[in-house]
Amino acid sequence: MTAEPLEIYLEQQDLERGLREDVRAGLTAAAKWLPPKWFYDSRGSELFEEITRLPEYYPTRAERVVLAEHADDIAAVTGAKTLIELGSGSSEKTRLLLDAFTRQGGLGTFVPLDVSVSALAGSTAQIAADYPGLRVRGIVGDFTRQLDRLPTGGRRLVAFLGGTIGNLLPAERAEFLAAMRAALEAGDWLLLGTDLVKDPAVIVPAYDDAAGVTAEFNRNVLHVINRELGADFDPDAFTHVARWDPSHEWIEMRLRATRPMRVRVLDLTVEFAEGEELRTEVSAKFRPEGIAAELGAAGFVASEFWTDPQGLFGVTLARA
Ligand code: AVJ
Repeated sequence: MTAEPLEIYLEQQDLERGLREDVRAGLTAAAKWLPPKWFYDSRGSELFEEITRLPEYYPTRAERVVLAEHADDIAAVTGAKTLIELGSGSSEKTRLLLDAFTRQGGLGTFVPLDVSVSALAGSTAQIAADYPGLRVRGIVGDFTRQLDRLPTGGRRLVAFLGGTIGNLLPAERAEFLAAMRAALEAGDWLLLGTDLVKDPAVIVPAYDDAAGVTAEFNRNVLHVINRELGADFDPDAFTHVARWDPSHEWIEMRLRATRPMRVRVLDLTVEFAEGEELRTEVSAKFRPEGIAAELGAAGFVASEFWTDPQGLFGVTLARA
């Protein structure tokens, strides 16, 4: 089948308004910050794909090992008719699930949801071509906002992979999981990928690679703001910082100003002192008992928890 036309739940003007609001809130705060979702224009999505192939960046490979090992279990246990993937990006690992559902039979519809039109357009066409008989409905949307508009009918499996849930702060995570549970019906399933707490000597290099790809990815958010909002950041005047926060058990990416700067953006003049840091991402790492507790608090029942043989990355299957 050919993919159906993308369903747009998030218009260009909504995206731009969101960016303006986030830039205003984050750059006028005493401790400056920006949300990580603005990394992913087409250049940022390419850089992220490059990150997933770096020797230091273990999460993608570790999650792939888990999915390859357990995809048939996931298909059998859930018996899903519809697979919804949040933040699907290139949908590369999802093929392991689609292959398992194809072996088992019964999956009718695949619904990838992503903010990136470019990532979706390519992946939906390719998946529709490769899985004859599968209905492919790509949705352009923000997974934190469009949960109440997920397709209904038939048993659903929502996949939220890659550890992206770690980009949410604890309170945002609780709110997101509760909204997800509210959007699902008893008998639907959630498949959640989470990077696990481990020696920071393994985690930090994954976010500060020798080739400098992550540094370029980090600075890309400044290029996005320059282009979309006509700002005058000098991205090369910021250095990349990846720091493990042991009390929160998360990694933070920051951009550090190498000299004092004055940046014009929107109607603001934003001052940076030399050495001042702008937080651009939190990527939380999880413990198995914490994942089960957070899912339980949101009304899910964790049914299976798998890791790769090295215990780097966890995948939880939970029932609504
Ligand atoms: C796509 C959010 C899972 O947090 O590991 C990769 C993004 N940031 N390198 C992550 C990311 C820096 C990634 N997620």
